Amino acid sequence: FYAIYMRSYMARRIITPHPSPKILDGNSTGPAVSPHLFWGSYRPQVYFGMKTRSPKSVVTGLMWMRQFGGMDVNLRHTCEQGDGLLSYGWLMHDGVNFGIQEIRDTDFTLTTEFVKRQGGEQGGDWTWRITAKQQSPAPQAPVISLMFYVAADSQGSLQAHIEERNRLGSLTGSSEELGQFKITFRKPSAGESSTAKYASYNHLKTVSPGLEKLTDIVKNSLSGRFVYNPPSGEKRYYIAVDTYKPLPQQHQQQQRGESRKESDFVVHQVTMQTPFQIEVLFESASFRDRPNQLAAEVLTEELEKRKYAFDAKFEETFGLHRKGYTPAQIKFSKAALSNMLGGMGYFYGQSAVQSKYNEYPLAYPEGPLFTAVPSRSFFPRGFLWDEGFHLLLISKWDPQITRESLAHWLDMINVEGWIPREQILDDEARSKVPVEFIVQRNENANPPTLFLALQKLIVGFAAKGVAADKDTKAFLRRLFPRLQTWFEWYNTTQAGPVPNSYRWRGRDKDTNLFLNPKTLTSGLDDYPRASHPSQDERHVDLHCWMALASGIMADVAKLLGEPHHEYEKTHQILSDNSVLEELHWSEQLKTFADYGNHTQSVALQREKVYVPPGQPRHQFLTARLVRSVRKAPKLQYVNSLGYVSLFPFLLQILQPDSPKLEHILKDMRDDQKLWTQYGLRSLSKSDPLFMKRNTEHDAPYWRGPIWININYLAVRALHYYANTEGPYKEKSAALYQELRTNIIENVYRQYMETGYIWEQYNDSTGRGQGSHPFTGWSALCVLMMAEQY
Ligand code: 6A9
Repeated sequence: FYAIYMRSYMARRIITPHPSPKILDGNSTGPAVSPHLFWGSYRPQVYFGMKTRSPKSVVTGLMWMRQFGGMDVNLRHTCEQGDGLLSYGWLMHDGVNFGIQEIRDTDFTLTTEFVKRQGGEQGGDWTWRITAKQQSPAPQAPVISLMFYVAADSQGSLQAHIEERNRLGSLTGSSEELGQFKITFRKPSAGESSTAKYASYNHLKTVSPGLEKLTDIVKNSLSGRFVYNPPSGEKRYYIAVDTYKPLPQQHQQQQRGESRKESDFVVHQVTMQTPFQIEVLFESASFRDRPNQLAAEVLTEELEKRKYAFDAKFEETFGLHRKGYTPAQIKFSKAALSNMLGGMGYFYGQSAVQSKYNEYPLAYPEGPLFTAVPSRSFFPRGFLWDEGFHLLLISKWDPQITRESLAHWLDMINVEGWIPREQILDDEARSKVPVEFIVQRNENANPPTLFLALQKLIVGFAAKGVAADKDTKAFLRRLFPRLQTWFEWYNTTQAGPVPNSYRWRGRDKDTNLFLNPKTLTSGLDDYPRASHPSQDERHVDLHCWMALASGIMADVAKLLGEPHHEYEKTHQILSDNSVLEELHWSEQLKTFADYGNHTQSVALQREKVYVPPGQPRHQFLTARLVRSVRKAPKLQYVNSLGYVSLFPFLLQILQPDSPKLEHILKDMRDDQKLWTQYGLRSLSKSDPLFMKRNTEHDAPYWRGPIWININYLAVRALHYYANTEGPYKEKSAALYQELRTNIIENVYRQYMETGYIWEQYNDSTGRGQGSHPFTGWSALCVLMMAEQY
């Protein structure tokens, strides 16, 4: 009995929330406490959409398509790389009140703007303005359909109001959080001049079983039976939303009586030729003393005011004009910041999680997450270590948003002190992720970069020994019990084989199938580690993360007047350079390194193997690449030179007078090793695994390409060593200038050439590659331009 009891107790621990009071009160994101942040562009996964910071928000969004463009229906809605847009992204976004986005589709450009206005008790009003222009003069200006939609998500209701003939002029609705509201679809005009514009109207009023189904529902309702008949011009059939046919799957579910609760979904389609401008107004019924409508000239004026304020705050914060950057470079920098802010999402739901005590994945407690995302197209959701980097930039712009993100992430912690690394919380998110990535395991860490963000919050106080302001203190006080458990979780579950060493858990198990088993948890996925994962391994990057984390824990504890000696002791030991050298310096390789059961003599070979059922690409006998080990592994330092080797420098654990710095700076500057004209490559060009595939399906990722987050840390560290007395001061200062310039110029050049900021950059050409837009940590360029570290 005891065994069974223990087992079920252990099995439940993973889904047991942390016992300390939540940092965020239940209603802290609601319209009463945070009205100014209630509505926002918190749906980064769609090209344009808004929702409120509430669990089951009514959402608004935009889909569009070009008419008469041939047989394909190019319906745009969720951000998809496959759409091949020339570019899209926020040019300005202040994170709170307004945003301006430019979307360049095949031969036309849409500008999507929103402005909010506070009033009443339900988060106030907002207005959208969409402006369309053709990109270059052509005899026939494109005809485009905009589809504005409003969808309830299991609560709330919507009523459509049809005006003259078929035009849906407005919609009224109500929901728990929004109370009563009205959405008005104004008639399009030909542009600022506001002359009337010929347009065809269609609408769809139906229900949807879930937000991830909206695109399919619209697609399924499209019909080509409508006639576009402008006063001057030919009469043509066009495609529009028509009556709704339930999706086949949904229909079956309905027949089996197992459908989810269906919610109202209304689409208003306007079809017209460019150029045009059209506005949509959201008005909250509780906003009673509204002075005028936020439309037309009033809207223009409001937008101008917001833009002006944004520009002023941007210059005040980052000083790029003062530093002599060109208007084009400043525009790029504003876009990078704006995409970070405009990419913030509010997600609500539960992860699928598993521990070794659970036979099957369990549902984690439901909860909200307010976070920035790495990439709106490819991974529009929260990633733990990405967020620490995001917050470095966000904290310069808006400390409150920074605190809110931190609070949401730390409220996700369970009783064990674990935070799931990748936050895939709702059906909309799950619909974008391959099944094998969905389940999060509680042995698995991810670098505790949130400490980098915390450092920003306390840096002034800790360094100067002055008391923190009341708000910061109160905030830290609520964070503290969670931070303690979080730190303890790393310190115990990721402990290494010898004292003061650490080891990432969760490396790839099936070692035969990979050239080098991956370590996704470290954030550096396929960066080469010991060839044969074992318990004898120790990882130098994790050691340095723990040195950083323990130092911040000591500072926070001190600020709060809590016991801090244990943290301080840990910090001292972990940052003691002789301890670090003993564990991780390879005298033979002249570099810091991981240690483990390792051999360099491995290669992938084509062999016939049996792949059992249930595994990817199951076949009885199939030729595939299998690892062959030519020389037996033994316990030794891992001979890779790259980002991992740099960590004692990157996180500034090395003393400024450490002779090891000389080797590090030399390796960095060596173009046969890490140096490129575009930034530091992730793995030395001379490394045996440089740019090697891990399996036939797995291209090199952290084995050569240039990543901006680590380059940011390198530039920051150079700045530190350049400004601290020591024998390497001058050398650091020179490298600092060079590296910083290389990175900024390349990311900027790629942006101008391709329209995007990218996930990583090619080490031999500088070209952007991987997912895009990627305005997560690649946006740290802004801080490098501003020289704020
Ligand atoms: C793939 C494919 C539509 C990988 O930026 C997020 C993470 C980083 O934390 C990590 O360090 N990226 C880096 O190595 C992207 C991870 C994407 C995984 C999910 C799903 C979706 O297909």
